[in-house]
Amino acid sequence: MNHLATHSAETLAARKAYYDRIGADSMTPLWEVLGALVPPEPRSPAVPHRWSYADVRAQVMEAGTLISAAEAERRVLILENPGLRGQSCITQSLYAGLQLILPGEVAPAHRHTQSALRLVLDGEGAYTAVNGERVTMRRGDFIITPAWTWHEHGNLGSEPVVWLDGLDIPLVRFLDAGFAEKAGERSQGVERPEGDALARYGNNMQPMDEEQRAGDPTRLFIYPFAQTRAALLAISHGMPDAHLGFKQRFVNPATGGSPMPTMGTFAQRLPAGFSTRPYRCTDGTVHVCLEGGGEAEINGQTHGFEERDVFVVPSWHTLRLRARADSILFSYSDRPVQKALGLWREERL
Ligand code: GTQ
Repeated sequence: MNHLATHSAETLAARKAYYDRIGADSMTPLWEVLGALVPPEPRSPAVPHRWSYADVRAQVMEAGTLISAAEAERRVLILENPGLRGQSCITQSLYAGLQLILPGEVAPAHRHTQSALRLVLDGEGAYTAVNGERVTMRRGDFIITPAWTWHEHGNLGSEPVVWLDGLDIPLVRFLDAGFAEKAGERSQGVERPEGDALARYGNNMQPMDEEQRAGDPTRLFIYPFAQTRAALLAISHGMPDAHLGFKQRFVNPATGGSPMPTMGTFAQRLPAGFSTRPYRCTDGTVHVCLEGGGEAEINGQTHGFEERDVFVVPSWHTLRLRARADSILFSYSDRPVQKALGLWREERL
C-alpha cells in the first residue's frame, strides 16, 4: 500500500465495498496485507519469557495429586509463550512442557510423527524406553524419541522426577502431518539391556551393516550429561567465542547432522563473569540453565536465570548472556529445518 497517498472518503468506501464483494468469493486484496506478509525482517509474535523452576515446581507437583500419569497419558504442564497463548507453543514452531512422573507410575507406550527431546531437571530414578530399550534418566541428561518410535516413561525410584519436553508439535501441526498410535494394554517389552544403543552408536563406531542417510535421526538416544559436561569443561581453555562462549552442537554421530531432523540442540559453557556480545538468529531458541546462573538480556530487557530455569529467545531478538557463576546451558531450536530450507540467518553484533 502507498502510505503517502491520501484518499477521499469516497475512494475508501468504494474499496471497502469491493473488498466485501470479493470476500464473498473467498478472495482478499494483497495490497492491504503485503507489508505484513513479506516483512523486511522477522517480527515474531512470540515474546521473550523466563519460567523460574523454583516458582513453578509446587504447581507441577500439585498436578500429581489431581491426575495419574496413566490417566493423563502424559502429565505435563505446557510452557506457553505469553505472546502465543492457547496455541501450545513456546516459539511459533516448537513446544515445551514440564513432565512429572511419580514413583511407581508408568506413562504408557505410544508413538507419533512428532519428534521429542527430554532434558532431565529434577529427581532421579525414572526411565524412558525407546524402541524396547530403557535409559535411566539422570539430571541434565538429554534423551530423544525420534518420530514414530514407540516410547514410554516410568519411575522405578522413590522420588518424583520432572523433565523438560521439547517437541516439534507446532511445526508438524502447521504441515498437517501428524499421526499417532497408542500401544494399548501391552507395555513395551524390554528387548535389549540398558546401555546397548550408547555402546553401539556412542563410541565413534557404527554397526557393520548399517548405513544412515543425511537427515536420519540418530539411534543413539541418550546424551548423558556427565559426558556433555566433561566435554564442555575440557574445551574451556583459551578465549571463549565472543558471541557464544564455549558452545557445541549435538550431532547424530553417524551423519554429523542434528540428532533429529526438526530440532537442533546445543550445549554451552559460560565462565563466571563472562558476557557474550549481542547476537541474533532466525531460530527462536529455548534455553535451559543446567548449572550456574546469570542474566539473559533480550532486546534490551533483562531476565535473570538460575539452575533449572527455562527461557525463550524469539526469532531475531538480540541476546546477550551474562554468567554470574560458571554456567552450563542447554538449548534447542528449529535451526536444522531453517538450514535445510535455506532460510537460516545469524548476525553477530
Ligand atoms: O512424552 O510422549 O510433552 O507425546 C507432549 C506429547 C510429551 C511424550 C509431551 C507427548 C509427550
